[in-house]
Amino acid sequence: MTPSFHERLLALQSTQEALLARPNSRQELGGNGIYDRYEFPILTAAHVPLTWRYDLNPQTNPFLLERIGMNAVFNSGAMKWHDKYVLVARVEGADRKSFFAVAESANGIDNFRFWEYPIALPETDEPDTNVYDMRLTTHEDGWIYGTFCTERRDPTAPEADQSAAVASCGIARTKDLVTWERLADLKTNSAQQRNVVLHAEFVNGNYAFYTRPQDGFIEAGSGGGIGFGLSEAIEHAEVLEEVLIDRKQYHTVYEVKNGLGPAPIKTEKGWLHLAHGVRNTAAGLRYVLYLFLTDLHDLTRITHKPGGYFLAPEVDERIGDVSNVVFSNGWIIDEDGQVFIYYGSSDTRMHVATSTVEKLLDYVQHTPADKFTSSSSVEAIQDLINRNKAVGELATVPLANTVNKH
Ligand code: M1P
Repeated sequence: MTPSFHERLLALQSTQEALLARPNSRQELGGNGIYDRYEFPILTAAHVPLTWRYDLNPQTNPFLLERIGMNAVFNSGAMKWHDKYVLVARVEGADRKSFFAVAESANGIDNFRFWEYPIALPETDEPDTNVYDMRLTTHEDGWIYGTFCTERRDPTAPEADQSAAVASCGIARTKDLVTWERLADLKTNSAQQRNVVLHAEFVNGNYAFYTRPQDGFIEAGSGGGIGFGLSEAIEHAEVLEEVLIDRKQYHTVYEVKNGLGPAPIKTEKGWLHLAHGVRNTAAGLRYVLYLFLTDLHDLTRITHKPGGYFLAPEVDERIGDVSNVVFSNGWIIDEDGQVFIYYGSSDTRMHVATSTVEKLLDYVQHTPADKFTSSSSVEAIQDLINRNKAVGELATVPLANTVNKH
């Protein structure tokens, strides 16, 4: 028998409530000690409120059909707001349009719930076709800024080409995460800009932006690396000169392209950055996360950069609308040094991993750098084995799980 409107509504509500209230526990086994992963994704399309998707009036929707489908929730900006862990999520509807919506949690790892309405983002004179991947920056000027990608159809593309797009950095600001003021898009000398992040402090009295200059269309391989530039104003921000601070490099995890994640964390050792790197594989592009540290005073100078990736897609994270992708544009640092790293997997769902500033600094400073050849990677391993032998000789830890051939 077909369930009645009310039976169906009850079932929808109780299923969603069970999902929203589900506790998320830290994965106890395995791991690399640098961070902890958690059992469940923290936000998915199924977390999107029923009131955004269903007409709940039995007169106008007697079958209780979903009217506005949701496809994915991923790549979220993050910040602490009134003691809550808050994400500005990229929600993508079944119509492929992304928009932003705030979800909050009391502990940062589970029970994320969306606010009543998605963000109504004002537009510039040139309407956005699609907006996504907001980075939040609490700037020392007193505003909370969101920098995000705004995409519009390439006006020079022939009619037959309905996929060529131009990507720019949109900028909006708010004091309450509800009402947003839209500023002019960032102007740079690059034809395309994505993954732009506003630095939280003034630099010589200027606003400072991390950029990802691109020429041509949004195609893999066209970016030069992570750039940096200054703008005198924020209302009509313009970066006249971009310096590349972290270049793409052959045979690394960021050989095809890279882009900064969230705004960097200020630590006593320097500015800690989280970025994504993209390489090509026979199965398509693979997106992973990596960390690096820049000088506290010279923001363009990388002082430490571990080789390889920090976090790569695993198990279920590997599968989704765009598989083999992890992407992060949000992290939260608590006063006690706990770090919540929010990442999207395969352009489908959101996860959290936790660590501490102390551990991340240890990782960044003491992981061997990539020296770009197999033989130098072997040298780094040999060096570690030799140092471990010395530890073994001091007999502090049992190390006999290898066969001695030397
Ligand atoms: O599909 C993977 C990612 O692709 C883009 O990132 P980038 O510009 O660095 O290639 C973005 O669309 C991002 O949202 C997406 O996760």
